Amino acid sequence: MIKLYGSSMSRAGRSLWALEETGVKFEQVLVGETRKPEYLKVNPNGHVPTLDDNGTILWESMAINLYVAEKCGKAPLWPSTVEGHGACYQWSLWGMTEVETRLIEIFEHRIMLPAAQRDEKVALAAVEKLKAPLKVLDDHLRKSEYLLGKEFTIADLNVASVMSIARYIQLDLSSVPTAEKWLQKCLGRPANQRAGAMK
Ligand SMILES: N[C@@H](CCC(=O)N[C@@H](CS)C(=O)NCC(=O)O)C(=O)O
Repeated sequence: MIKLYGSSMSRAGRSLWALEETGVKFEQVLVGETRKPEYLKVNPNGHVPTLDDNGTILWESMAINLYVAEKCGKAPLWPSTVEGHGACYQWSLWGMTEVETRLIEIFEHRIMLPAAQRDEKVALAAVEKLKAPLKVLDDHLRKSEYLLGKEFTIADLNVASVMSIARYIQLDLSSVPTAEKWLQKCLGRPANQRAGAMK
């Protein structure tokens, strides 16, 4: 059976969500100490998530999610055309490089770092840098209900999961109302609620 290492409160939450969307049977493995030698054998980075699909080991949450969608999901979650796959790669990589890096900077400087090391100027600079990619998302979603058209795909799941921390870091999305509405619709999906209820 497929095993997914990591808790729903970490980036593993997005892979639990992807697995739940497909309906495949899987087992969640809570890791605890990520630098212990047994865990480093499955993920030498010492990070979660890691997927073990009957001996095929994968790490990096977006790679895991694209694999899960392709192997265990069906259209529309994993589109049926190569062009659709290309769009899923595009939005997933865009989410990680253009959006997640900035959200993490805000998260670090508003929540994660010890209070004495936080610098609101760094957080505000990241908020500023996010304006352009968030406008790209909002403009796109004005023309299309979901990222690839009328139906929810793994591209929506991946980008929405990246953006899900917006609510914890006081990121105001009111200037991108279409993206904000889309985000709430994606996060409200039953599969995400089930994933979020896991440990
Ligand atoms: N780019 C990686 C990042 C993974 C990552 O940094 N995971 C964090 C949890 S959100 C982690 O494992 N932290 C614990 C550690 O590094 O020991 C991915 O998307 O999978």
